[in-house]
Amino acid sequence: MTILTQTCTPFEGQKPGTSGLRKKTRVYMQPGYVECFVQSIFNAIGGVAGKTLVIGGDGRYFNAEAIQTILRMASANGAALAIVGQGGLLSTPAASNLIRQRGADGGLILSASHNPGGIDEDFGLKYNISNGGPAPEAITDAIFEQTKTISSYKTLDTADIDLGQIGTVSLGDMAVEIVDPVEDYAALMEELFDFGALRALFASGFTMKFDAMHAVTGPYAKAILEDTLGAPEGTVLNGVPSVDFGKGHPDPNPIWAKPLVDMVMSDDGPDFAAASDGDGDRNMILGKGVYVTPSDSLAVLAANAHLAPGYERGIAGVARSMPTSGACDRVAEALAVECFETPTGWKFFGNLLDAGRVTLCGEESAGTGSDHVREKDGLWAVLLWLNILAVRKMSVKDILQDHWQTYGRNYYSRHDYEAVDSAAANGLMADLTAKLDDLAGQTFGACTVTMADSFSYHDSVDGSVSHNQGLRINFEGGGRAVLRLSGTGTEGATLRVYLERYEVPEGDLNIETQTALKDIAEATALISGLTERTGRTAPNVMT
Ligand code: G16
Repeated sequence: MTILTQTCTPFEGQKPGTSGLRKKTRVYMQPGYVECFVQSIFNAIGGVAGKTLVIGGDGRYFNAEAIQTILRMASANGAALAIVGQGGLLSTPAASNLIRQRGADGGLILSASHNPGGIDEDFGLKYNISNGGPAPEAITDAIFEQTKTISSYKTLDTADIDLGQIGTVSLGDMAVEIVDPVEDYAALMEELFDFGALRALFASGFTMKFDAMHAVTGPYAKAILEDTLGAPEGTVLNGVPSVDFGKGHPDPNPIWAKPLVDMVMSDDGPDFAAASDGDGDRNMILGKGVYVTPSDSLAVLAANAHLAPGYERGIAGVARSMPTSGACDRVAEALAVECFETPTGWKFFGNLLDAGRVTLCGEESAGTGSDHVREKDGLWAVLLWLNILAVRKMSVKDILQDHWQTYGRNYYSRHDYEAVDSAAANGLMADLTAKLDDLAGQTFGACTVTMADSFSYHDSVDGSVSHNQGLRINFEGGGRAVLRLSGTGTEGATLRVYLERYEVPEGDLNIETQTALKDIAEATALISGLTERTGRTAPNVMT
């Protein structure tokens, strides 16, 4: 086996976004594309000689080929050990857990998360650091710098290895340990949750459906829910991972998981339902007749986490991304714990988790997690909900009503305008930024602006500052709109408009969400010139 040093020329645009480098699959399939990006990662982190890396992905189209490329390169660059999920599969939270459990130096996760998979769809790759979390901005910036000047990469002159059998094999001087992707993760869940209570819950006739959306969580959910906790076979739907996610869009929201939503809204629907995304880090929570917004889910979990064994001592604090609703802030206030507002992107939670400042984190984009790993974790959120349901013996709907009657309700919705012309979207954001300072005091439709700014984050742990993390417009009465451009899309620009309004516990807690937010949506459209600039009269997706 020979180590080869191949010359290469940089590819344009290998700039990691909100979560790694996401591109069309065919872009990734260009000869040398994966190699240039992976060598740039290795260069940016001071090489991988003697290091241990965890490598795995969500099983989407090109996962298998890219893993072989990365393994050859890791070996040629001197890595000592690669820990790989059997078949190349690892959910993102399971990869984070393996990095931590095995004391690895880092990991490479192959996923474009909730984006569809296939040769004409999306692919992605990201680097996670030794705490198990996504690389912070200082590292992703260094990777991007490397991609601009990369001139050679190292690889091995050897055939693919078989990742189908558990065990250890050699690849050049590097050992490749192929592990069961589920085992360690399932053991961690058993430490955190009362599996006895969950078994009793299912034995009592409690009904649940979990939609794995043909993605990586299927084997995890089957092993834990059906095989371990005794949920009946068939509880897990679409549980076999496929390279194109059954030609679906593995994004657990009311649009893409509509069949599941329809099921829980019907008279004979299950007591509880949930879905997760392509790589298993997102979740959607539903109860009979009710959809729980991710922001509300985070707040309910924060208020009730102490009911699960892993959190019985209470939570140290809670963090949410800035566009996420303020529902969890009210819980933090009641619990007298710290609450942090970070930019969008799980990487911003890492320092707070490492410093022990927060125990739970969450985002409006269907992500919730805790200090058990350094990624958001879909199945973890489902199990915490189940643990709470088992202890409180109430329906999801009643828990939500009780929560709003205690803390009030943050009506909340995100409107996505997808594949907008990039120049139009950038122009909208630039012009809005320019007039932010003049907005306070002006009235648009039924709403008067009280404050408008561009969000900057000051990391209280490492002192770093991140600017331009979304435009905030606050209205009289406590309403709010946030506008930002997505950092995970692969086609044109995706404009996200986040709308929120608070209602006190004594107020009307059961208004239809879009009706409750209508005035704020209209004011935001007037302020930003949304319709004229994007040519859109309605969003593609409302969550
Ligand atoms: C990623 C990030 C999340 C972020 C989400 C949406 O999630 O890890 O922190 O909230 O993207 O980001 P954006 O609004 O920039 O598209 P995932 O599940 O796609 O990895």
